[in-house]
Amino acid sequence: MKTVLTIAALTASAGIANADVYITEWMYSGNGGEFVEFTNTGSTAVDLTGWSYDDDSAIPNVFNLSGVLAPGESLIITEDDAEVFRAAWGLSASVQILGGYTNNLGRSDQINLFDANGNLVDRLTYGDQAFPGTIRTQGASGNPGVLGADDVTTWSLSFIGDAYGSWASSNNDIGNPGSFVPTPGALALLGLGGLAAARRRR
Ligand SMILES: [Ca+2]
Ligand SMILES: [Ca+2]
Ligand SMILES: [Ca+2]
Repeated sequence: MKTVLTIAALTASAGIANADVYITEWMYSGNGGEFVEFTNTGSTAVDLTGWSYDDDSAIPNVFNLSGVLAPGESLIITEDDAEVFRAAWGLSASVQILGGYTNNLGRSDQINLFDANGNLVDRLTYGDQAFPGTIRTQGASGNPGVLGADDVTTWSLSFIGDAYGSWASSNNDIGNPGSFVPTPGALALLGLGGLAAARRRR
């Protein structure tokens, strides 16, 4: 019970409007195109119509999302053409990819995910210069330790054979785009998602 309360406090402090969809991977620069990954960790599908993504300007409706995320499904946004990205990483046709994002994530930047009402759903603020000791996702992606906390110090760099199932793209970038394997820390939050759903049902 104590653990649940701690996680609830983290979630509230981040101002999260929807606790089921999280930032689950990012690479701000690579030999191929930069990308971010969002995953629906909840137990019901999420319609992304009206949802949007932006970098540190943090404005809703800059890059509009589309599609429906099934429970456990991930969505990728990249500056590459979607099919170029799919081929480089060897992803199947079923993986949802939105290409052509041009705002450019830099070495110090922010990832913001908004729902259809323009409310912040999740945020990751990063920069290895601004936050010394944290990862620099250049040529290798970052993976979350604690979901939804906006704490880059809990994130770790991908390497081949890691717990997230990472591999090398044809451009020799390392990552695991298109799927999310929850770590024990993330699983704790999935438990919170179930509680939140139970509360909504009451
Ligand atoms: Ca930027
Ligand atoms: Ca970039
Ligand atoms: Ca992933």
